[in-house]
Amino acid sequence: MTVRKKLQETAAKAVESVQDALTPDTPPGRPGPVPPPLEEPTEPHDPLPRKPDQQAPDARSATGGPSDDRAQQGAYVTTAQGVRVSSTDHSLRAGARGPTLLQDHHLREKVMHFDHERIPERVVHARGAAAHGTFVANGAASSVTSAGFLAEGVETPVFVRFSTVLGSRGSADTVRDTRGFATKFYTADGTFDLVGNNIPVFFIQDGIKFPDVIHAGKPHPDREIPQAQSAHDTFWDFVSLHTEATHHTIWNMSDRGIPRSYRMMEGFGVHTFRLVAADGTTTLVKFHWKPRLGVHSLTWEEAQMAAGVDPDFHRRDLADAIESGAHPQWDLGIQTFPDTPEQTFEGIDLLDPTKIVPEELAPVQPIGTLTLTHNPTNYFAETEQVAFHTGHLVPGIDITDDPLLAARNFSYLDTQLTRLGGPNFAQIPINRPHAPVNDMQRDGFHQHAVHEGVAPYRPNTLDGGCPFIAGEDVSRYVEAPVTVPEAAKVRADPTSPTAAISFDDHYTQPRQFYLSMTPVERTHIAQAYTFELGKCYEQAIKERALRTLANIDTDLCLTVANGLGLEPPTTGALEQPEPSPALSQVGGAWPVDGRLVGILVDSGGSLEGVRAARDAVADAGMVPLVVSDRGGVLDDGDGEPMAVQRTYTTVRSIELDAVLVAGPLPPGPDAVQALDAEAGAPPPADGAGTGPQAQRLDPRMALLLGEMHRHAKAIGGWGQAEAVLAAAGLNPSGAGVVIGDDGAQSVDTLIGVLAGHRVWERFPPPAL
Ligand code: HDD
Repeated sequence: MTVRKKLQETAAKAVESVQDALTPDTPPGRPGPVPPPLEEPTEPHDPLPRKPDQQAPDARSATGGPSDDRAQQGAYVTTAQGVRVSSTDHSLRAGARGPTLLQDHHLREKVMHFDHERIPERVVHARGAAAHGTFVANGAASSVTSAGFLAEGVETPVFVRFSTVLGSRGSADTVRDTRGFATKFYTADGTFDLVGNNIPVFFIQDGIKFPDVIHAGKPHPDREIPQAQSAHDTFWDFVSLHTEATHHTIWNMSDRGIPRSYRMMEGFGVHTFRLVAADGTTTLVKFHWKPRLGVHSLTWEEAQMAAGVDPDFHRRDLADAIESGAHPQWDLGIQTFPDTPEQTFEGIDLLDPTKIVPEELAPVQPIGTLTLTHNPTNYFAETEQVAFHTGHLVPGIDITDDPLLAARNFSYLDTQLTRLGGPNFAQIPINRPHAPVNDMQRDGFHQHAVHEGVAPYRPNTLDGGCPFIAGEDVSRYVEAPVTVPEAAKVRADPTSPTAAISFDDHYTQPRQFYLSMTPVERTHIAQAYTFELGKCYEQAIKERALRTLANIDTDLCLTVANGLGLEPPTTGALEQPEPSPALSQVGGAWPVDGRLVGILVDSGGSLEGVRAARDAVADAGMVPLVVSDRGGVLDDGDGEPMAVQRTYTTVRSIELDAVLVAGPLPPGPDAVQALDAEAGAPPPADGAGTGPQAQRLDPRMALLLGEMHRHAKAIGGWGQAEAVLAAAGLNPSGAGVVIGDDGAQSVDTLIGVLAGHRVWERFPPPAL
């Protein structure tokens, strides 16, 4: 459904319900009795039909009953055994006020199930949100891989889960952290999982250190604080001692650590993978997801506010955008490198997951497009139970000897045993492959299949030799025949003798990252380090962290040291690597699909321009939110009435990407009365201010506009917007403020500003 259609339906429904509630003599434009709650414009509606492939393959009852695993069927409440009950509200008792009886099997079963509803949350990436979609390949990868789903025009269903890393399942979305970007491709040749992050490098080079970095990042073991953040001593203790983490850490401290939306993040496979072509030739690749909406971030203040005002900010944003028809899209791309014995490219070690290959050296070539089209029907069944694994590979895609990837290939299977309760998690609907499964695995906890046949082993004659080993005539997984060099078993640093940027180089690429940033991005990085280290208690840790910064950039180190009130360590001259402009996220013009535009409307004024503005916003694929001084429905008696979606009490700047000030906006009656009362004046009879205070703005509106301005967002309007902005203390002709002739035209000019995401020129950054 389009944004516009959805809005029209919602508004019509809201108007209908309020009109029903109005008394016959209520004049139009005045609120009647308390209206029923309004529907959100993007509130999820009719659940989607089940996908045929999510039906159990052969889950029939052991007694040969009907093959039907549909949950919650039939019109009557039953026990778990399908027995209809006469009451589910009262437990069985000896007399209405007497003791509860142990023989109440319904009570016992109901509470037993409830007691066990929770499963262990993921040990990392516990907080997440997901969506279904499709991936369509453009065929460009066919020359380097035999993977069937990457052939031209092949459409593959996908399920994508985004996540934070450190926080618990109920933690806030907008904390400073890495974001997970995990994609399950249900290909015709089996399931392929690309389990990536929004940052192209990792903290550690060897998976044996994963427990260390996670223990350091998680809350302190004694008080279990702070939740979902790295601004604490143990994290900085670890990363300042363990300098291979420097590269990932500076990405975290950049704006990448606080994305505006899951829809506006890049994704990276991080490791180098090996693609295998039909003729057996191999190519090393790195996977990249490029969002069509561009890469955008919150400001740090917004991120902190959202953590309190709307901890579900990213989850809501994703679901609302998909629900309203603004389906997010990413292009999948690969950087390709020759598969040489050294496994290096342009002096960069490809087996080291703490290094990137700049796009200027190896361009990202698009190989297909992902579109997220619908939200999960049930959070637990799908988003919580989905199990990703780096070892879920399909023919044509193989791994390399990256030591981090090797540990991951063990860990992801292993963790599901605890989290999903046994080895049969591939039978959970969301994890079921869309290819036939005949794996000869049997039994185990939560076995749903009733397998036929007597010979789950090979070779056999009793089941007619079935299942058979795939021959060359069909797609089958064949490991690339890579030569493993003869070597002694060692526990040692895998530094490459041929790569200049190898496992032991911890600073060249962090320095390159910093030098590739625009001034405003550098300012944010310095502020983030100052904030995070400012939250540490141990002086020695802060000093050690400054020594790391001194190896990245002298000015950065100086700025952070000044902020902390510490002496900056002295450094020698640092080598200046070539910047990689592709690393910066500032600049360019981007689609505005799904962006939220608040329209500030006077509840007593004309709605003519407002209707035009609202339609223009929706037509541009954005989501208009009508904000007024009171809730309910606005009706100027001159056209279609309009539902108010936010009031100055329920809106905060963080949920809006841009704001439009519509027409005349007198102060809200509460504000005027409060001001008049302050001045000792009697309350006005008609609720509208008459004295000089009446020219003052509703303070909540002034707060909203001030925050929009401070967060470098687009501001527009028409009519008396200039006066309103001036009353809010803002410059109506300042950067990123556009005043139009009418509602529709204001939207046009606003889109021009919004396409750049932020108006950073409003606050020229101090030179670092
Ligand atoms: Fe991991 C989950 C991404 C290194 C062990 N990881 C997990 C998820 C993502 C990543 C996106 C969430 C999947 C979901 O939504 O269910 N992990 C990464 C990336 C890494 C990485 C990009 C480095 C390049 N991970 C890594 C290592 C180990 C793990 C080195 C262990 C040795 N990761 C896990 C895990 C998790 C997990 C414990 C927790 C829940 C799960 O797997 O299913 O096995």
